[in-house]
Amino acid sequence: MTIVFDPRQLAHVPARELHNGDWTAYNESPARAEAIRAALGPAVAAADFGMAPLQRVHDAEYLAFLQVAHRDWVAAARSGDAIGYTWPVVRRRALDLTRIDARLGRYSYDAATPIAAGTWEGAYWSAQTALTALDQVATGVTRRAFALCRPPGHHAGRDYLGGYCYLNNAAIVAAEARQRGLGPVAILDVDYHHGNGTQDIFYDDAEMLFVSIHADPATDYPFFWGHADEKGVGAGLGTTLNLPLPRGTGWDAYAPVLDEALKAITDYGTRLLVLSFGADIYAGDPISHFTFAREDIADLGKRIAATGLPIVTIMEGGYATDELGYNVKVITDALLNEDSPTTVRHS
Ligand code: Q9C
Ligand code: ZN
Repeated sequence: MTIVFDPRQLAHVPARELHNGDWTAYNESPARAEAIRAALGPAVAAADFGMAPLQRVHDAEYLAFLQVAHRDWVAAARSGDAIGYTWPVVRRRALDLTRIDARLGRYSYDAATPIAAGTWEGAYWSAQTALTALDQVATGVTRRAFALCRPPGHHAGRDYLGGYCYLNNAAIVAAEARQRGLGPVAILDVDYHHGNGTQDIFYDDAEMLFVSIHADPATDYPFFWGHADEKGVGAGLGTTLNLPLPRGTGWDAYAPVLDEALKAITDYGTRLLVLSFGADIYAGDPISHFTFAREDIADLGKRIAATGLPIVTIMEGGYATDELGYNVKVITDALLNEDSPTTVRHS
């Protein structure tokens, strides 16, 4: 098990978010990553794989926007973090607008995800952290790698940010793994929230399996994705599997659903698993409503490890900062226990 962490991710420091109608301190803080880092011990720093793996998953104009958005915000004489206030409804035509407020609306879907001065630097190194973890597995250094990413990624789509996410680290890694001939690749998302960005990126793609277990979007963010009848489209029909669960779900009710998810992953002929892990399934999470005890998180890791697959784990959410380090330590330990020196074979 290689741990990858890069301190340049800490440059992303938004001050506040709009939460239930009030401004609150930003939940997705640098302290999260520092707590995990302290609990996990020595880590490999990110190598730089450049823009090409990001461009494979994200729209070129969206990537350009992320890099200039805060500068444009300052140039418009605004202070603090850039954040939108008007969004085009789905049916509006595409318009080539230059005003920063219009562009913020065009490239986002919520008001929980501001762009601060260091956001591009943080998001870029978060993606490179994920790519470095993949590289460790792809080159046979380890069969199991953990990318200590933040900002997280699974809510970011091809051309939109949201849910504290800017670049979709899991999608970037999955697409890069496929490019390197490591497929079939599957993504399992066990964050409390549905990974809408990852789903959207691969929705019409027959050669990427996306499986997500999450809080029912009838009651929980992101509401507009993650319902059980969303199964993919066109050639991708059948390669998206959504397994929503009610608020209050704990390990006993979750475990059989996880078995269903793992069976789909095995049946797909998966040879590399990308795991989007959110510690917000923990009972003590301040913005989530599953009831996992710490030992249950370890059991979750053990059961995923028992697939025997090579796994690149990507850190997503988890906001109980005081307990976050230990909660992540137990799942990395569970994945590590199944580690063996076998290398991945290229097809
Ligand atoms: N009142 C991740 O876990 N805010 N993102 C919800 C509820 C957005 C969570 C506000 C939650 C996004 C990666
Ligand atoms: Zn989450």
